[in-house]
Amino acid sequence: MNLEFWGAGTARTLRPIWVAEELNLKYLLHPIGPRTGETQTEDYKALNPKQKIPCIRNNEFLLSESVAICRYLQGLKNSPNLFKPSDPESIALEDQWCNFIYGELDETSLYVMRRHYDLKAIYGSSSIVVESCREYFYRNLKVIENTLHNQDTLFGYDFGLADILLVTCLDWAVAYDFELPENISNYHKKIKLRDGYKKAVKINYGL
Ligand SMILES: N[C@@H](CCC(=O)N[C@@H](CS)C(=O)NCC(=O)O)C(=O)O
Repeated sequence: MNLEFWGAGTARTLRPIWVAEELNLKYLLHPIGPRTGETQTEDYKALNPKQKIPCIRNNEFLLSESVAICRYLQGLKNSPNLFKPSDPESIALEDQWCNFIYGELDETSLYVMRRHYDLKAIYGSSSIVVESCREYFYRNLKVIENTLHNQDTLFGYDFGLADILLVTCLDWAVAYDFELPENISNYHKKIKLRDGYKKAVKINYGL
């Protein structure tokens, strides 16, 4: 294995770094940031023509998209630190959570808020869009709040990929002044105590 990662400083770049830290994988990080010009160089475009972070390479194998990267890293090693589904139903159920979190919480809510607030100089300002995303995020959070009523992790038993995706979205939501409901707030606080999370945050944010 000859793992290299590109990208640091965002919720999405935290994900692969966190998976790697949970699995104790060795990797070389190139901590390039978004909108610094570093994703637009010819060298980087050859790695990821989408000009986005994160992106990884393992020997000759190149991969972008934070969820796909996490899924790939999960497959590289077995570890008691990270649940790995093996039967078709468990894989599908984990995917169901991962797609829900990425599709509804990350892309449709938080990232759209980011585009029309933090990045309004590029994408245009819209308080209506930002407010509607906020409402949509809370609506989707209810499903998770109910799920966490009587379980410690999203999948019901071991800590896994869906938890990594969710906690990175919850960190982002807290930064956007969302108030987390009780079960989610307790879950969030507990998962943030993990060594893998703490190490990954230091690496990702250069602390
Ligand atoms: N769907 C992609 C989104 C990647 C993405 O949008 N990354 C942002 C940083 S969080 C980026 O690279 N932005 C650079 C730019 O827009 O110039 C993923 O999940 O990896």
